[in-house]
Order: sequence, then C-alpha cells, then structure tokens
Amino acid sequence: MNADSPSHRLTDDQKKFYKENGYLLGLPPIFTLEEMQGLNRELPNLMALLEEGEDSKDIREWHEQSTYLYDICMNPRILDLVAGVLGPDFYCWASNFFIKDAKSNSTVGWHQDAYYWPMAPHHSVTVWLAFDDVDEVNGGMKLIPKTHRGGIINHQRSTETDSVLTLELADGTDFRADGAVQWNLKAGECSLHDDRAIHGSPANPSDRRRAGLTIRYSGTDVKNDMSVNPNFKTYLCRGEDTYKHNPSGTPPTTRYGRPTFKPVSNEEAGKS
Ligand SMILES: O=C(O)CCC(=O)C(=O)O
Repeated sequence: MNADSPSHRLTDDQKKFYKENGYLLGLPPIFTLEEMQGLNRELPNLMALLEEGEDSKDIREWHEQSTYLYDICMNPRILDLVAGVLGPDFYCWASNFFIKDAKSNSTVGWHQDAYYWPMAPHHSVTVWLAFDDVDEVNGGMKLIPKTHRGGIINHQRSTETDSVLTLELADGTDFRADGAVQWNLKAGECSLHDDRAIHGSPANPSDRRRAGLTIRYSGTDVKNDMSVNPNFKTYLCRGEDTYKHNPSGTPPTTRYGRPTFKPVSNEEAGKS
C-alpha cells in the first residue's frame, strides 16, 4: 500500500457524513493483513512490560516511549484521515488498548469520551484501529449517530462489575440505544469518532479475541487543563502549533517502552 495514497484523504461527502453523524466507517484499510499479523506478533513484547496487577488496559500513553506505538500513531494514512475532520493543524496526545479476550465479560458502558477529558474546545477525534476482525459476535463497539450534537451528558460510576471504564451515562439519560451502529471492522481497518458521540460495547462471549487500539488526536486549538491531567503531552502530527497551549513530548527512540508516570485514571480525569 502506498503511504501517500490519496484514498485516505476524506471526500467532501465523508466529511459531511462525519459532521452530521459523529463517526465514519467504511474507510480504506490502514494496514494489510500481513502488516497486521506482524504488529500482532510484536504485541507480546509490549505486554511483557506490564507490571504485577496491570492488564492491557494499562497500556496508556505508551506511544511516548515505544516506537512500536508511536509509529502507528504517526502513520501517514491515519493522519490523512484525521486531517479530514480536524483540519491541517493537529496533535496526538493519547493511545490505549481495548482488548477483550475470547469469552471475556468485559464491557464498556455507554459514554462520551469528552466527559472524561479536561480539554476544550471540543475538537478531538478518536481513531479505533482494529487488531482483530471485530463484529457483533466478539463485542464490537456500537455508537449512536448524531449524539455528538446534544452536548455533554452527566455520567455516574458504572454499575457493571466488568466494565473497562469507571463511568457511564447517568441513569435516566434519555437516548435511544436501538439506533446504535455496529462496528464491523477487519483487522487493519479503523473508524473515526467524535469525542461527544455516545458509544460503548458489550461482552465478548465468542472464541475470538477482540482487540483495538484507540488513538486520540486534537486540533492545536484544544487546551488541556494541566491541573487535572498533569502528564498531558502533545506530539504534533501535521501543520503548526501556533497556540502553544500545551507541553509537547519528545518522540521515543526504543521499540518497546513505557512511561514512568502513572497516567491519570479515567475517573480522576472525568468531571465529578
Ligand atoms: O473498544 C471499545 O469497546 C470502546 C472504546 C472506547 O470507548 C473509545 O474508543 O473511546
């Protein structure tokens, strides 16, 4: 696949769809099956750095110390897609795995990412990169279209015992989950979603693993509240950062590494 493939630049129709619905699926693959197999073969090297009591969801912001992850975050095909929704000037600031092993009870309650993030204005997008084939059977994500337009809704502590995230939409929130769109992705494909779109995922009762890497990008106009998330670092992907709102990080030099800081938990970062 050609890294400068024009097929990764969003068409006007795709940009319009994203603006109206808060997500995009059906995008050209980022990695071939062989490339994905190679990345999956390497994944245990990263997992080996997890400490006692940690699991794959603790692989957060490791792109700061791992070229394995940093190179994925800076993949030109992904950046072309992101530029289509954020414009010419944007940075990467977060990455984390959402891995549900076969027969996993792990769920992700309905939530809006923006509720967790002490950042403004809302000008951020998540790339969800499939490491496995993902569908309805193995706990693929679902997202409710157009919910990014309704503002930020109150969240409460999750009532699910196996929830990956600690917060979910508060009881009594009026939204229609039956309109949710099912994520069906082949390994190596990705989706885009707005930081205000309501999404979540059920358990994985299947015999297949369901692994995805989320990568978060924001326009350079977006400012993080350092008093809430003091480890926040930006890695400029495209264009210029004329705002200089946030500290920038130094790209990693080793293939597998992890930050020495403990990332602020989702709950700590979320509003209470
Ligand atoms: O992988 C999932 O099931 C959920 C991912 C998610 O919540 C996110 O991308 O913000």
